[in-house]
Amino acid sequence: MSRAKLDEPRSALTESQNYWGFANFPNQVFRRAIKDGFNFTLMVVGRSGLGKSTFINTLFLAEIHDMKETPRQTGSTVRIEEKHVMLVENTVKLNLTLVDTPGFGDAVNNTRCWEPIINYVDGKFLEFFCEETKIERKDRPVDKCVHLCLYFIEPSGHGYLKLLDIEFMKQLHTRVNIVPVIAKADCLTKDELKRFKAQINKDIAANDIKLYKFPENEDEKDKAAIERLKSSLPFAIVGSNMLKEDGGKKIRYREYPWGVVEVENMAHNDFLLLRDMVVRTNLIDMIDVTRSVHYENFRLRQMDKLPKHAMDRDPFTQMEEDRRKKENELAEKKRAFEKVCFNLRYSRCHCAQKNECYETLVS
Ligand SMILES: Nc1nc2c(ncn2[C@@H]2O[C@H](COP(=O)(O)OP(=O)(O)OP(=O)(O)O)[C@@H](O)[C@H]2O)c(=O)[nH]1
Ligand SMILES: [Mg+2]
Repeated sequence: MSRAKLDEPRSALTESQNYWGFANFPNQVFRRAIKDGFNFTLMVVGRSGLGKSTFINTLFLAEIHDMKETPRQTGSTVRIEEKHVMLVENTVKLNLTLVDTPGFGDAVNNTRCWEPIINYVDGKFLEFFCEETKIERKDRPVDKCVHLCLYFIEPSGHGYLKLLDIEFMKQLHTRVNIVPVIAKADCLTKDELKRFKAQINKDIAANDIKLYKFPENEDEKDKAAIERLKSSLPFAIVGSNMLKEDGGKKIRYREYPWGVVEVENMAHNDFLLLRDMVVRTNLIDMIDVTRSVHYENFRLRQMDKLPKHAMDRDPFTQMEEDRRKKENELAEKKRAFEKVCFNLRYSRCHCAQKNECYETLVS
């Protein structure tokens, strides 16, 4: 491969001279991706008892742990829990973090119940921000930000989105990619499900909630797949830890007196569509959107907290100034406190040089 001289007319180049080699970039990107693997964090949020933990347990773990016939019992989740799973397929690594959160909605007062979740999401952004701005830092900081939040909605045959659901999504939508799911879809008939999906989409639009936006795709095949995902929103899912074997194939199911609902059956629910979206079609896009939209929003919010004149300054100078300002304030408060104590102690003292006395005491 030879590189063309700049003053040589392009038409005079032979085919081999015309080749610079940047067509090889995708291979380089691919090789690096294989070496580093991908980091993806999925979080589940919603009211208590909607099957969040069950979903987390059934999403990938069945492929990793030994499957047992007996269902695993899940108690109520009481704090934010992380599970780390590494999936390997054809030498490509996916480091998956599954974040399970405690349900809400049962308390008498649910005001600000979203705060622990917001603190968690912002905490991950902050970790990344600090890692990025360190003087001595790794080549590329590990991205532990939350890339997708599945918001669980209670199944309801004649329902609307509840106020708490609306408020929760509004609080989160500028921080994370939200995809709503109807939990326990086996509780609804086909008609009820159809109506409920339409109503949820209407409520989401009316309240100006910005959900994860599927990318516009040029490729006809991908376009059809994305259209199918879009038209299924919000995904209606069924979760279960019950496993049985049928012809050598493990099947997750829920059994009722009238029949069986299979988790991985497209005719019964959207679980497979959702898993396809997370792993196969949209994972890279969700990582990109998190980085280019939500992380940038976080940085702007951080900058907004700074005084206007400090916007262009580096964070270290700013931190140093903040520290100095706080120390001065503290010293001022200490002096005022000492004066009050002194006045109290000497209030009955008729010493003519009371002020002099005070100056000697504090000096
Ligand atoms: N009918 C039905 N029941 C489900 C489904 N998924 C889970 N469950 C059951 O719902 C109950 C609660 O499930 P969990 O996974 O603990 O719910 P959670 O959302 O994690 O609850 P908290 O941790 O309290 O927030 C369990 O008895 C599950 O077996 C489902 O798709 N359909
Ligand atoms: Mg739970």
